[in-house]
Amino acid sequence: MRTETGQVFHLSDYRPTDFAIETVSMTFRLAGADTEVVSQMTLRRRDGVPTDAPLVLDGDALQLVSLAIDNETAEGQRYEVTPDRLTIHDLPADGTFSVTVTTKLDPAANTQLMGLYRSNGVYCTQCEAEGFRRITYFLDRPDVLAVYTVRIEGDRSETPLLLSNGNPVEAGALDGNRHYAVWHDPHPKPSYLFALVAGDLGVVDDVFTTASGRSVDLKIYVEHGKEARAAYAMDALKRSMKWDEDVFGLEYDLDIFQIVAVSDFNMGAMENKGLNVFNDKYVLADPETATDADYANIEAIIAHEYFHNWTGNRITCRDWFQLCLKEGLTVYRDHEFSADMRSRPVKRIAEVRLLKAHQFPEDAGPLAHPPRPVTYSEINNFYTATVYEKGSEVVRMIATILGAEGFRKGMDLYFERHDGEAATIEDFVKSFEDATGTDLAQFAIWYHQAGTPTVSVSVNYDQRSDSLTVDLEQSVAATPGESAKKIMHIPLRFGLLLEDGSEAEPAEVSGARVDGDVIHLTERRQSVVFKSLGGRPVLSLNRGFSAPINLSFEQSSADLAHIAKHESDAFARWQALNEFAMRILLDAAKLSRDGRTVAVDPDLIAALIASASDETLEPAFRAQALSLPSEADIARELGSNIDPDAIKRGRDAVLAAVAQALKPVAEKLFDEMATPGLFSPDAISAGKRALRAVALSYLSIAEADPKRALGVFDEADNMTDMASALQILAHLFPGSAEATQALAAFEGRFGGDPLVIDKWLSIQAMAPGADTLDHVKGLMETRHFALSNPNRVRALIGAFASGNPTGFNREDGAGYGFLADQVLAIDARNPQLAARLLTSMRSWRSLEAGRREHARAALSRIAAAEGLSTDVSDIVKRTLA
Ligand code: B3K
Ligand code: ZN
Repeated sequence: MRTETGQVFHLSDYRPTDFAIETVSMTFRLAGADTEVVSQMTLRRRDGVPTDAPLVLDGDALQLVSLAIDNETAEGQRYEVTPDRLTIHDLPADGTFSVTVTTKLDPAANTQLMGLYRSNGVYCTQCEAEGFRRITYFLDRPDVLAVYTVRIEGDRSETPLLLSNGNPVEAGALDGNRHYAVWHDPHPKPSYLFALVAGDLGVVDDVFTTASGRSVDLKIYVEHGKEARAAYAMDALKRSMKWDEDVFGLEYDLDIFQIVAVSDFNMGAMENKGLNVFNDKYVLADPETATDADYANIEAIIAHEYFHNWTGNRITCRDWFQLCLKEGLTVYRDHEFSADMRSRPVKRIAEVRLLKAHQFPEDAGPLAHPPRPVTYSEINNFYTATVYEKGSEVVRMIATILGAEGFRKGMDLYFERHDGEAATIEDFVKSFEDATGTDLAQFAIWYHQAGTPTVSVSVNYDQRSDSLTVDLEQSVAATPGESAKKIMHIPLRFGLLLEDGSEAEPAEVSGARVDGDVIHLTERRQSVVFKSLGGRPVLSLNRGFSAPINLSFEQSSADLAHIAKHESDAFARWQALNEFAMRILLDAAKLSRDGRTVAVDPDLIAALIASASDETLEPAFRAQALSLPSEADIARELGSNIDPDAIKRGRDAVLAAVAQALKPVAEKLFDEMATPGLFSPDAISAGKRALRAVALSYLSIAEADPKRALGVFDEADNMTDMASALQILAHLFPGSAEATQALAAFEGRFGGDPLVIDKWLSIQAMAPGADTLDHVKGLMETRHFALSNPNRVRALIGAFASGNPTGFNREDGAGYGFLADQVLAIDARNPQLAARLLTSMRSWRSLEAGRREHARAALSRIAAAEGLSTDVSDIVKRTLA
């Protein structure tokens, strides 16, 4: 493990390497703890570099076996080696030479899951961001692009499959029941995209014919016996390939595309060139074991990794500060793909819920950073919601500003200019500027400034002149290291709804620039005046969440209800309803904190009933409309002095009132939304299941009886219905005979399937209340849990810490103490996983005083521990700062 050294990296220090690596020829002799890697690189000294410049290669916990320069063993005085670095002097004067490095590895002992490791016996690699240096000494940074040829030798029985990037070129037998395979990847790539997989796996095969008529072999490798569960992933892959051709004109570029599912993986998946490695959670699905949410995630992640082939692999990042160049853009692409495959407004609602739940708190807390940061001490801690989700929102705003055609022109120019290169955010923005003749200088501040902007709005309608004045003001609160904020270009989509629900078409618009339905806010304060409207309109602002901002707009409840009823943009209807509900929930939290009774505005109830029963709205949308903001959403909006118990009491009171009022509608939906017959994971059927589950939840509250949910659980023929019923039982009726019975039945049926048992662990970990902590500790002792497997850790400890506001934030602070213990235990074996877990403490300062002090104590204990990894040390220091 790399322990904290205090080293900080700055974007301003960027300079190219002294040497380019042109080709890499590797041989892996896989042999358990005696695995050997021979890597021969051909290098070229770059122009202008002094001839005495040494070659300094990165390593991480490496053991050098031998070193040769131009095929001659290097003498000891010619180099210095430590586990972390290999420095070679006296290089050939002409500047072109080869270096051959031999290292020895023990993949099974690699518990960090970075570099070459074993998952259920399968050899696999993870190299992004800096894992390749755990395999061999190398210039392990994204701007060193080389052509790789990889030979893998392994035992025939243990590793019948030998895979690497690119196309297969040769395979054959070796002595002693061993064999080999050679792969060649013609596309120059950075080391973080290297991959190797060797093991005994089952395969699903297919073929895709590209737009230009080339045939590509598609293969998905999974554990033997699970092949049938990979069918949906394969279908999603083919749809992704087609979509990228149709929408962006991008074709796949090798003869084969392979996906391998492994069960020990630090994140979702990895886009290695031609050989994606996936967390099996995001490949395997069948109706019995996967929920609709699992299907949607699989579709999105398969697409995301595939789309990286152009945005990430063909055009990669110059340095890790540019991470959102590939991640934000690729998330935007996968969002658009899912929107095209499913319901666009429902997809947008899900995106905004996720953005607000993860990115907004990050931007408002101690870990805030711009999408394109300028400094880091551990790059693995920058695979954040800001880089990914806000990065995607920034790309979406470019599309809003330029329009579909301008956006596509900019993308085309970006590919034309930078294919085969390692690029920067500046290159990306410039492509759009040059393709469309637009100045995006002010807009680009979104990449460089942290914090969620607030736009304050007030409106004034003058009846005499039939004109509406909209006053807008933007501000961004200070974030760590950035006190003075710049004025941003904020594109706000809007609509003006007249009393009959139709849209006003003002004869005259003045003030801030307005293009079609977009107001461009580019100054601190700006006004827009709309004239000749035909009556007082209701302003619907930030349609489609066109800008990732907080809107401060004292709109009346009646106006919100009007938008919820009449907006032509379905997302805006949801947004208005959600805002209306949020106000009521915020009041309820305050009232219940003061021990007062909570009353619910009948207009909210009427608006919810209207949405629920509007059959012109798709079921998936109605399910979203009925799902009130979560306890975490309410906490985020409150912002300070948070008492999670009061929030829950207030929210429960609102839910109870809504449930009573909604009962007849819920009963009707419960019956109508049943999906009998063969299960289909399509979006329409999934929407019906989602709406039925929401109806079941309200009915269970109104009836104060677990029987209906147990009935659904017992009869369920798919995991979606089963898991939602189980959650209702465990969260609304904890300790009831029905809950106990269902939990036991679930365990009995799926005890042998860890991915399914993860759901069982999470549901229990998220059961509200102070008792859950002991229950989580108990579950850690069962055969279902393993601290070594990231999926298990996230399902149990992660779900508890970030998905259980009242359980984790127990008043006595025991939840924080528990998390500190787990973070320290996990850090010793898997720093990335530990650091990620610790980010669940990032909003600790917004807690009420008592909990805040307990949280501070737990964080301080972590900070004071000996031998912390750079990962955990970085997070804990910034969290406490
Ligand atoms: N690029 C990888 C993430 C790698 C994370 C390294 N700590 C997956 C993705 O975003 O597609
Ligand atoms: Zn990605």
